Amino acid sequence: MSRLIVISNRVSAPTAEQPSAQGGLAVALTAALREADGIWFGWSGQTGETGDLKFETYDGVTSATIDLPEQDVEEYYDGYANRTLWPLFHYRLGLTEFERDFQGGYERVNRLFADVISPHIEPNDLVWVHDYHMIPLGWMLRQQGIKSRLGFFLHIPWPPARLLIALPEHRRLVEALFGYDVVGFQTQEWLETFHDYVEREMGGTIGENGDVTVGGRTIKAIACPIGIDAKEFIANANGPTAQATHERMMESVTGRDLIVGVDRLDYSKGIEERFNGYQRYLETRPEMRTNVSLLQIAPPSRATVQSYQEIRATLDALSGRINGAFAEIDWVPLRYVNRGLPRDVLAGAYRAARVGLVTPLRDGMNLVAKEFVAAQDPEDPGVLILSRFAGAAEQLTEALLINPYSPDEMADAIEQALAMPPDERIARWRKMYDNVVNEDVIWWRKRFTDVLTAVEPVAA
Ligand code: ADQ
Repeated sequence: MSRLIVISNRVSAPTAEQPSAQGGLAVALTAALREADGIWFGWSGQTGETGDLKFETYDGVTSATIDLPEQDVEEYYDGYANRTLWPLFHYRLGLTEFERDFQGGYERVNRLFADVISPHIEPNDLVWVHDYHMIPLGWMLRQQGIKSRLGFFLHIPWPPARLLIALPEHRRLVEALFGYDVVGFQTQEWLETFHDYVEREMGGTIGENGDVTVGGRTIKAIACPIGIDAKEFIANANGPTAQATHERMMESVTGRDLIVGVDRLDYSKGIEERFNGYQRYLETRPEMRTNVSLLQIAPPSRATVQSYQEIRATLDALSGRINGAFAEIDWVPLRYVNRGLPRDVLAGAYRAARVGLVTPLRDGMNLVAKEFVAAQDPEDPGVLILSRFAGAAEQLTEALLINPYSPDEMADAIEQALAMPPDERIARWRKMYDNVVNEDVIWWRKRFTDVLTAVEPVAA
């Protein structure tokens, strides 16, 4: 068996300081790393003089992290990753900042990673690089003479060619992807937009079995949707904390139907549009008004970036306005919580909800949609309202799929969800549940690494 090397911006393997790995990705990769005696490389999250990699082995998994100087964090992480690529890849050209310094920092940090990691890579290793922070890394590892199999997975959408060309160095960025052997996208749609760029801008060709060829170099490009750790999540949803949360929530809504939204506070998640849709529901169905309650959980993220400060201020104001306009002395329409919650509490909140409202304007996948499905009571499941612009909509076709930009469509879907008879709820939920359980995060990891294992390493 080949050893697995994982490289991503941050490492979420368990350590002595943080012994419980958080989230599906951490769980899936940690298990694989443990089996394959692998290493997970990334930024420590600390700023300071860049020194050597710090290795730590905890519970059979080795992580190796490095500090980054403040300027690198500003230009590479806050800058190119979060102020250039993130908005552009989520179709938000108006929020995208184009600064040559950002791009310089991005290349510098990727080169640093290539320099410090390449001595630790052995020829037979499977190297799996994650996400938009690290697109050029494969190419840079090749320049260091690395001939091992290199895979890359993009967790966010791939933008249409006509948008991507707004990035001054778009060609250079995409060419760097050809340093990998396998490139994975969340959905068929993002794979097709990638194909389109390759044909249109690079004169490349798309062949059989995912082969993509440009100027004599052929790589595999695949759609490989990420899943959740369904087993763990179902166990969570049935555990004592989830049950206690469920009860506490049911008491708090006193017989009303609960609608729940859970997101990192990010403009791509469509929380503002969700609030507008909910407001439209309240305005247009006055007789139904006090029968519902929306709980929105949204822990702040990337707070140093201005567009995130702005969306936060917008949501603070909007939630205040909605409550000011509609609340009664014994009822508030919206509870808005800016905090992260433990996963078992989250599971209880999903299960208590009659409706899950997942309305990103664009999302690579969206795991909250899958967690909501996994957490439901099989005999009395809630209804998922899902944006058709989330990657998850390719798999969760039995959700009520909506256009999140339309407050009317959202209000209609809320009405339909709240009135849905139990047999329809169960039938829709069952199909989604089967998908969430069958195509879970272990399935995803295996599918990607199987494709990567099957490629011929670059000739020595
Ligand atoms: P994210 O944009 O972070 O991930 P998402 O897939 O929804 O989005 O995952 C968020 C995770 O954070 C979920 O597991 C959720 O439970 C958790 N979370 C959110 N709010 C929380 C809260 N208040 N408390 C605790 N946990 C909370 C990126 C891409 C996605 C893609 C994933 C994985 O943007 O499209 O699905 O990577 O590939």
